[in-house]
Amino acid sequence: MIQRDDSIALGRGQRPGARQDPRLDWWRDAKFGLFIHWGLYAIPAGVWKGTPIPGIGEWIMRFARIPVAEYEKLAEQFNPVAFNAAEWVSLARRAGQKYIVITSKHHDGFCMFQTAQTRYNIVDATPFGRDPLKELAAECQKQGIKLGFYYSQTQDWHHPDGHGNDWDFDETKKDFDGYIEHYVKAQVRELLTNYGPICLIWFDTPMIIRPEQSASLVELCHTLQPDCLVCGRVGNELGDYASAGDNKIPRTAVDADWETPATINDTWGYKQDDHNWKSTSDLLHKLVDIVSKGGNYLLNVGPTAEGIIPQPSVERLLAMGEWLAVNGEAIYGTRPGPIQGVEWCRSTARPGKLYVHVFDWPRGGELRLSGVNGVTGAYLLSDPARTPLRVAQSGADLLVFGPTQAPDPIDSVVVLTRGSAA
Ligand code: H79
Repeated sequence: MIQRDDSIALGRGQRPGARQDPRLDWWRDAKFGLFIHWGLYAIPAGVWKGTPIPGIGEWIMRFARIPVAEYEKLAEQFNPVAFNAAEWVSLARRAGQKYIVITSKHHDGFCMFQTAQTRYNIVDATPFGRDPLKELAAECQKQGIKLGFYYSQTQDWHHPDGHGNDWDFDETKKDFDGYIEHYVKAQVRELLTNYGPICLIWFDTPMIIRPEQSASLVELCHTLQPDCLVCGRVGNELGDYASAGDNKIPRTAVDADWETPATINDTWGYKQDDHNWKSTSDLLHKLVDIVSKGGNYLLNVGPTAEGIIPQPSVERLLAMGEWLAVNGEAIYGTRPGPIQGVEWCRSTARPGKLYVHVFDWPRGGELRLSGVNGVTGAYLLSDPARTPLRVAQSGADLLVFGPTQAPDPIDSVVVLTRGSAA
């Protein structure tokens, strides 16, 4: 079942004017990105002192109320020697993903990059001693994929002035303004100075951040890298693009630039007991559903403490990539199509072409489409010969006569040509 809600309207919004901003053009065409949640939480992997902790894995510090002094010891054993930036970037590329977003600092406050602002970072505090974001940045350049950084700007359960840790620190004594001004901004500056071109900063959980603070973070990003986009979760409706809620897909097409961040199982950070992997079919249907409504799909993987992306995630991403290798024309660079609100299909479009994504192939292969006009021809996108399918008008509906069996078990794409386009 596809989960739907209208959370885009609930305030993770795009700033006025950004809808027309050409800096978003690549992002509007990209449609599919890889989210990576990787940090110290991959070590407990959902289990603390032998007790499974329910909920998303990267929240274990808060859910188990682990004191800073205990949690930070995890750094001493973090040694992901199996990490291979080339393999991760290659996976994204083969999956058909156009951008990668990785956690530079999640709510637990541990920095997965070299920073001068704290020694609580992967280079200074772990036996690993390498900066994985540096290695990823170099590989992304090499393999032609864009790189963005997730950065938790409001919640920081390790920093005494960050938001969210009320078990080590007295929330009433915190200097949150100072934390934003001197710590967050200094780190954002590092992230946008030391890693080459960064396509976006993915802020999260704005919570108590004030409008002028959100605005100054946006301005800082744009000053350091004018082409760097800022996710709507920077807060106060000031992002370059809007963010749906986690795993939320709006009911209808949305006239905004928006993105659904989503889990491939039920956690972001790796959990050893979470085997609730979504099927390839479900994942592809979600991608198509989102794209048909004008959004991007940022699909997450949670690598292990060794630096391995779990095999079930790899398999699903590669299977999605195989479908996209055949059908990508109906995804990348498209806009929502005119057929909306139909259960059995979705539609995407580009000038001269309309793509009908058939999830449930009708018995007999006869497709009945409403709200489509000016069609001059039809063929299956998976058919290299582009053998014409017979079309006929039936009252206000268009009939397309396809093969009796579904050409694709997940999504068969029928191309309808319009106007003078071939
Ligand atoms: O990074 C991933 C999640 O860790 C992060 N966003 C995605 C991309 C995220 N942060 N918060 N949430 C997701 C929602 C969590 C809400 C809850 Fe709670 C945590 C509900 C109950 C515990 C916050 C704390 C609201 C009530 C208590």
